[in-house]
Amino acid sequence: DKLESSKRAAAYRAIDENIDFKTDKVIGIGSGSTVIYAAERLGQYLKDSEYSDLVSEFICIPTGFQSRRLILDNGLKLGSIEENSMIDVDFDGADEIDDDLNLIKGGGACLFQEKLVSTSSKKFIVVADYRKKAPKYLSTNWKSGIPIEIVPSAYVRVSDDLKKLGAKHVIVRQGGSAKAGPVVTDNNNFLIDADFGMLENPAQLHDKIKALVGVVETGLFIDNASKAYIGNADGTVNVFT
Ligand code: DER
Repeated sequence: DKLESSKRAAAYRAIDENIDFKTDKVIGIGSGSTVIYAAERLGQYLKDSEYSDLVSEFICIPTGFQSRRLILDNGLKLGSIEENSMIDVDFDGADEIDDDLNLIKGGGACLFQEKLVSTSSKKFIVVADYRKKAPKYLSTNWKSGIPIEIVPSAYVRVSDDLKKLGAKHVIVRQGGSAKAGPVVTDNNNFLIDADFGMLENPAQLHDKIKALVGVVETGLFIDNASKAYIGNADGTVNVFT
């Protein structure tokens, strides 16, 4: 369908255009439904006799459980950020992207590892479908609020502080129907989704939220992405830098 083909087109082109197969060795692999195609494309290079020797030496750094599966399922070598603190290029999705390449991320509950990897990378390439590009400000299309990872015991304190900062709606993200209670991240933390409406100054808001006692990290990725590949419904791809 058009949505999946737009994701695939964006991810394939991002991989084709942003890996120097001779010099790049450590590749970040993000989380979500679009980065699936980036890992798939790398897997195709692994099977291509012209590239397989180089790609079989790549070390891929995951950002969570699904990301580890993507690396393993595509036959790629799984590494750890402890052993590979410098990453050559990172590929990840986003929930929304503005004109300055600032992002809202965290819809998939992996924002901490994603930001640890994306900010440890020389190049951070975003891959997304046409729904993700904000016409101007963040939180135009993405209405689920800014994902924020917090220390569990601080959820009341942080919720109150976020409301004082101007959040209209604050919620601790709940697990699936089977699991009564909050989502617990890979880092044993909770997530709060905070709706601040249209974000005209996401950098300033990130700094204010990050300074709150109990906040581990925010889903606002400011001055981090190098490029964004946005797939269109007709299969074409727009590249933003
Ligand atoms: O949580 C995230 O930031 C993920 O990258 C994810 O939200 C990306 O969205 P996608 O599934 O549309 O690629």
